[in-house]
Amino acid sequence: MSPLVEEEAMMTPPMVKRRRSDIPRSASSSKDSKYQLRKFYYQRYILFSKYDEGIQLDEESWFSVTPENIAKHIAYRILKSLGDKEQYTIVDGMCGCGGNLIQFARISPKVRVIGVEILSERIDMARNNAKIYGVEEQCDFIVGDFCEVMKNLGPIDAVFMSPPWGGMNYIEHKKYSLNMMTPNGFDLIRLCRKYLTPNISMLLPRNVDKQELKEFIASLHDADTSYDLEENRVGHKVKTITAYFGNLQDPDSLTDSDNESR
Ligand code: MGP
Repeated sequence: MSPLVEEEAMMTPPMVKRRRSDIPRSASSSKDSKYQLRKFYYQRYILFSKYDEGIQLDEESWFSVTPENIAKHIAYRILKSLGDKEQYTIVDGMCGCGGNLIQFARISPKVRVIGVEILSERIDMARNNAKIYGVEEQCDFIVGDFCEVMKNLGPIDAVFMSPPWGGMNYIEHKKYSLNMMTPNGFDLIRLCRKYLTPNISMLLPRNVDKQELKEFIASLHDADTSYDLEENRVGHKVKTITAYFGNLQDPDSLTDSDNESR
């Protein structure tokens, strides 16, 4: 099967009819935006394999939720790098509608996930979606600005962040700077290290400026400034890059390495 046919097959399970009314409506009237959202709708089973069971997303979630196979891989990798423990507490700092949070909880019943999100409507969606995957009991939700919430979270094992990249046009930049994120990506890393843990993972665009990130990490002036970067794919296509810091980095991979997500 060619990669494209394979990808199409993953998107359209048998017996499910597409209904025009299911296609998300864009809050903006731009044709581009409508086209883009349609693209994500056609990828709905890649985003959530249980989409038909009542998964809820708003406009921003459609284009920023992590595809399920990538979210599952990140969860697996983070848990593995934390070693054997009785219980794990993982914070998803910008949990949105719950794509990553759900996979953290699914990876082991020993995982407790704290999902932080600034919009309460999105927390409702994340709770609904976690319920569909049968993991809502493992999830706690906090509505608030993560930069503030993190100051009072207490001990945790790892933090994951999938911040907004400034909309769907992020790819038009030849090199994407973490300064383009809101909140600023470099500030997020600094704050997490200060208030939470050095065990940080962050979802980045595939056009991220790797040199800038390397220089930023080197400037942090402490012993633990190594990290690794991993390309994440759906089929053969690179969709995102995940950065792992602190104990989350793979001891077998060198800084700046590119490992394929499975
Ligand atoms: P994409 O821009 O649709 O690339 O985003 P794709 O699918 O390669 O499209 P094409 O038209 O270039 O072929 C790919 C993935 O990046 C999305 O499915 C999301 O998981 C993630 N992503 C995209 N955006 C705009 C964001 C964002 O703002 N924040 C986060 N955290 N993830 C995003």
